[in-house]
Amino acid sequence: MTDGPYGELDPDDGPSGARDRAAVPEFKPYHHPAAGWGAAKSVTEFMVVKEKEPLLGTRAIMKMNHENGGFDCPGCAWPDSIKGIHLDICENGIKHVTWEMTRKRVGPEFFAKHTVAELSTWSEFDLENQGRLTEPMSYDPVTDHYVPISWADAFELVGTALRDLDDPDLAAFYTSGRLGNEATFLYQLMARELGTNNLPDCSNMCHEASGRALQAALGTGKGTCDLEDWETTDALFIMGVNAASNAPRMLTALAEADRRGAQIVHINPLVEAGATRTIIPHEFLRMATFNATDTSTLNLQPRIGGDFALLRGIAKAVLEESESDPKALDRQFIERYTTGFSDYRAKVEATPWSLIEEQSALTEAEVRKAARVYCDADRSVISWCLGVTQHEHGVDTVREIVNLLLLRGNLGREGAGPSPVRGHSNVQGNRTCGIANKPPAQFLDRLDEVCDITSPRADGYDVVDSIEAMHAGKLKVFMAMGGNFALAAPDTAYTFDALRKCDLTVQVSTKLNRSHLVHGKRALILPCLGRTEKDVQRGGLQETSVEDSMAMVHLSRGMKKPASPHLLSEPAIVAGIARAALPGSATPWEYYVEDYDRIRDTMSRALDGFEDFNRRVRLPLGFRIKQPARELVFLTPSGKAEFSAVDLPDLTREPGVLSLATLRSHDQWNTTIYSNDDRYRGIKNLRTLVFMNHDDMRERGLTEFDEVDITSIARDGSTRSVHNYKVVPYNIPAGCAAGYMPELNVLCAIGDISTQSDQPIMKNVKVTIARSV
Ligand SMILES: Nc1nc2c(c(=O)[nH]1)N[C@H]1C(S)=C(S)[C@@H](COP(=O)(O)OP(=O)(O)OC[C@H]3O[C@@H](n4cnc5c(=O)[nH]c(N)nc54)[C@H](O)[C@@H]3O)O[C@H]1N2
Ligand SMILES: Nc1nc2c(c(=O)[nH]1)N[C@H]1C(S)=C(S)[C@@H](COP(=O)(O)OP(=O)(O)OC[C@H]3O[C@@H](n4cnc5c(=O)[nH]c(N)nc54)[C@H](O)[C@@H]3O)O[C@H]1N2
Ligand SMILES: [Mo]
Repeated sequence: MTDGPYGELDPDDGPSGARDRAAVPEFKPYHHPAAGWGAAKSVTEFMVVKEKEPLLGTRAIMKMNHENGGFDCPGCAWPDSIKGIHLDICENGIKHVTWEMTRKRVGPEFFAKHTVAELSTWSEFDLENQGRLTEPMSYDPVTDHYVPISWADAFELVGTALRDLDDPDLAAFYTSGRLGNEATFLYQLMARELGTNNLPDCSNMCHEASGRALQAALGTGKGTCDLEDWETTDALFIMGVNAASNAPRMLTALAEADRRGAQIVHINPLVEAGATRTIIPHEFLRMATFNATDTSTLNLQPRIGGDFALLRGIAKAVLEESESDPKALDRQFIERYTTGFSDYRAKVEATPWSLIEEQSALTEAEVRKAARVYCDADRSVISWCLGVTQHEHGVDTVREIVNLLLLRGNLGREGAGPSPVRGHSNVQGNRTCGIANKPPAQFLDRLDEVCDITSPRADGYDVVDSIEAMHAGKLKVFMAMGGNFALAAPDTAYTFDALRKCDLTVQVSTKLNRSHLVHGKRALILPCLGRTEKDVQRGGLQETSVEDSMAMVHLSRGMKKPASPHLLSEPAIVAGIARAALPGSATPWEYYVEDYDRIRDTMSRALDGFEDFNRRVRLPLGFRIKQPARELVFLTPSGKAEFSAVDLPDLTREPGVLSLATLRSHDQWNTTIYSNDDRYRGIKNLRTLVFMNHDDMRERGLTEFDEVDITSIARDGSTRSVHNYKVVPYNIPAGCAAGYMPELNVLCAIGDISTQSDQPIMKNVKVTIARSV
């Protein structure tokens, strides 16, 4: 059992806490439209008061997501509007960019003043709030300080450590989804030239289930929709996404859909702010028209993990309807393009309504309402995010989404299809450009041919494998291109111990975070340029490309002076390390970095869909990677879209056990915490909380802000606890609870990964909740 978030720390000093210890927590339910005045006020306060960046911020923001140059908003992976909305921006994108553009700096003087032991007691907010990292730093175990190191020495240190390994699989290379395509390509090339597929990434914790399900069903790991489909569909189903906070520009699409009379069904145990009314995000700065637009026609609140049953129920109703109305099914489509329909039909018919009701916690009538919307719509888009994927049955659930779409031929035509919402701004591009611990042989064959290397064929480690391998002494060198592995990964205490067992940890970062303080015997912090900054190489000002949630690839060009003259670009850092680790390498690392067009030329030969990359990426909106499934070409074993026919799982839970979802607040970006508020959920000054249903509170004799201990029960029977969390009564189905990541990662047992996707289970953690003693 682990006590307190970080073991040796005072639990009150938790991940984000300390800063506002004196501030009084508040809970006042939010009744305004999403992205309205609150967003404008929050942005102004953030830019002007906290970051003192009003002018700079505004100038940069005007350039963000701009079709003629400018940088891609690093905030999320939502596509840029193609209708020429030059100011397609949102509150959280602005915060994200302002956070990167801060004037504050963390230089050698800072590290000389503070030991790592001291910094370890700081909150996440306080660490990142010190500003941008300016110089490479190396950990000195004698003094417990980080001390300056030259780039050349840093590269040599990593290079030597990698060269000295008996086996390349003793190293792993993590990617957080910020990394641009060109750096990504070089990074995976380096790993494979070294001889390992140990390429864990944040996607292992995010959309692994979506990728696997879509690959199996449709022969593509991605959704098939683009924004035009969102703009033309008759019905949008939004499952397990907190759009107002995590993909705010989606609100524009929702509001526009509502204005033209499309149906919008939200499926979420919580009724999130984006599921009712919104101010169109890019309109909020002007606020000329304070016109809230509805963003939903139906809200369904299934139990956490109840989506599979709900989707099965909708399918059941569609099949029933087809008995009296043959048009309810698209029989021609099913016949021509799919396989496995009769098995699926049999499974659906054999699933009783009673089981659907029990597992979804919705009534048959409610499920039929959603089915009505689905049957009445000629074209439907089903969209989802972590509420669907971070579950034991994430893959089956995404496959059921596809099953449902196939029934009515909602694929390969305008206004229809599956549309996962990706997280990090380039997480999809990372995968496209080769970050995969289980790469397909075809990809490696072509990489080998084009780059003249011999890639390893054995599978590598994903995130959880990497942590286990560190514990087992099978992983000695751990490098991270961005992110905050220590806090993002499950089972915080176990992950911390794992990282501390490494011989060398290397973090390429823009800001100070927990992963710099929880480190290996030797450790490096390598500071890099951010996406907002000018990247000048020998060949002049460089641009990097990114791919959004809907497979559009476009260039991003930084325009700010770098935070420090000592920063290197991510491609340059990879190349520096590669050269030191592979002195005899025939790969022209230095040549590539001089001009990223050269990297793109190689990518255009090595990667499917990147033909003529340099020209096409310079078209005004970039280009869309072709999607065979969109054209009804299915790269599956059968050559058809495949129905999956499986039974609903057994979801019975012992009495007293609740399902806990770990979520983001409105004011955080994954492990980056901007404040302790969560405006749309009505919370101020509080992160150590748990949202609970009234009945579950009453059963435990709890009232608002009572303090509780939350204990998770892992599959192997082990327990983990957090203490003194405050209860917030909330509109959430009975038997369900929710609280914030990364604080609650403490409760996610390392072994509790989905058997279908290998994803850590972060949305359906079995817990008991009891008053703190
Ligand atoms: N501002 C901001 N933007 C972000 C991020 C951020 O931290 N801050 N993170 C980025 C990243 S990496 C990602 S992956 C995305 C994450 O975007 P989201 O998936 O929106 O992230 P979460 O906060 O985890 O919220 C999960 C949502 O699913 C719901 N949910 C929980 N359990 C279930 C369930 O069983 N069924 C259903 N139907 N719903 C459920 C929750 O109530 C919540 O609304 O956002 C990206 N964008
Ligand atoms: N319990 C629980 N855990 C979760 C989740 C959950 O829902 N519940 N969600 C999971 C998901 S979806 C994800 S994606 C992961 C997120 O995991 P990560 O991607 O690893 O974490 P972030 O918090 O996004 O990383 C923030 C850090 O990135 C660095 N950074 C920012 N910009 C740049 C840049 O341009 N370059 C470089 N090199 N570094 C930069 C900064 O130093 C910053 O501190 O967390 C996962 N963990
Ligand atoms: Mo993510």
